[in-house]
Amino acid sequence: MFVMATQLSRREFAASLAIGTLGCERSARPPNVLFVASDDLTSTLGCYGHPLVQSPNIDGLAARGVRFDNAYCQFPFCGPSRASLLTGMRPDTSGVVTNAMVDFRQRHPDVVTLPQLFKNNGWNSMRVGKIFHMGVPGGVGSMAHQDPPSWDVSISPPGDENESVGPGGDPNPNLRHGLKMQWVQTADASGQADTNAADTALELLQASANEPFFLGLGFVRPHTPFVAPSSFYDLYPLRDIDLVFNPADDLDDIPAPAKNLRPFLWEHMGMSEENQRLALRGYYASVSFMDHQFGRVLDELERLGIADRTIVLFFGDHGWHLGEHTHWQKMSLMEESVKAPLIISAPGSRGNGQASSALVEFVDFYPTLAQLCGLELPGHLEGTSLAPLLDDPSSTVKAAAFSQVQWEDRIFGRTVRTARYRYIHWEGDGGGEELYDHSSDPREFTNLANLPGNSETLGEMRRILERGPTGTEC
Ligand SMILES: [Ca+2]
Repeated sequence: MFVMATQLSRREFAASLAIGTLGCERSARPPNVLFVASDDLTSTLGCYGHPLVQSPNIDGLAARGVRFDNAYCQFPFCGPSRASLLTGMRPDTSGVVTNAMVDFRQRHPDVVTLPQLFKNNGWNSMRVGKIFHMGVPGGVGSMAHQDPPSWDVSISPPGDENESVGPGGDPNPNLRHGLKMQWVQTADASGQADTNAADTALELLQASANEPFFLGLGFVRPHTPFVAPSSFYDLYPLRDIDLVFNPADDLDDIPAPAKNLRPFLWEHMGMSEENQRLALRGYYASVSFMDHQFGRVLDELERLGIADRTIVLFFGDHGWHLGEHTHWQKMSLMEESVKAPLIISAPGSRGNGQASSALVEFVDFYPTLAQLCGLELPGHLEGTSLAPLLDDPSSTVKAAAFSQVQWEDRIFGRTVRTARYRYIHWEGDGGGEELYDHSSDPREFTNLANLPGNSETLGEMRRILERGPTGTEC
């Protein structure tokens, strides 16, 4: 595979290939990277076992790469999550803990981002669509926040978003766009941001196929509004869509700060059961539409003959509730919000075609891709390379995954997930703790923090959270 024992510049790497020191003669050049983000995508994908959602292109990528079943974002909100994974720093270090201030260069003016590292080492660094934070739908097409030092080429394709025409629904008329649940069926794919992003990506790939590239490609679906062609809605008859089960007393043992962080996201956002089904259909249709556009780009790699020297990393920027605990969207610290899909396909990896249950974090993307391409890891990185897992998906690289959330200066929450437990600690608004045992309660229904007989586990999880990420690597 592409992993190299030593850290080399692109020029050194090419020279070493020429004299055969790496034993990697089938690849005459350093690998390309296709870095693909889908906005607000949880694991509603065929390859993650979803019973309805059709995602043949992402499924195909998973079959060619390694699927990660326990990948955790560091902050379940677009701006902070992306700032963290793109700088390789945790939110406490990046300083980005809100979408209202997403410029990490305020605190770290000279930090080298992931795409910038590739740019500095001779790769053609290109961006199409939402890679750094971009408000959806209002910011689609905007160049704001996309960090010019990171890119040789930087493009924000426009999209019709709320101007899209077709039958739809809006069960939250009092919420602003982007927060409200909203769905629109269009006649075709023209004018949509993800169509335009895929079109632009094809043009860039055709122009760049003969030079090493890092292409960041950001799809905005399935983020609301759920705009997708009717043909994708037709994949999901309402009668086939089940609502998620929640025990009647599920919310009784959840601390107040969790529910008060963004209160309007609980109690199904006031949606009737019919509207919940319609919302699920819109989300599923948006996932399949995004998958279709992504498939066009993957097909182009094959057509251009560069698929076997292109590493593909695909992820959702954080998780998303679809009614679990009566919650919709993001900004909880429960499993649905902090866990997201991650697939890494590095041609030649011995683990390709397998899944890994190892705990991994989004802050690990940066050192992983840098190591796979033989680049020296900057000293500021706080993650761990996942390259060993690509060759042996049954191994582990860390014992715990950390996430955090906050709302203004009012409520702060931190969580740590180990192989067996999730522990959450809340500050502000009365505080509180949550402890869930995934060996018996994978849906996190029963908060053990206040139940007798758990003091030893609670004490150990408190210590792991207080100690923080340092010292939890295997
Ligand atoms: Ca509960």
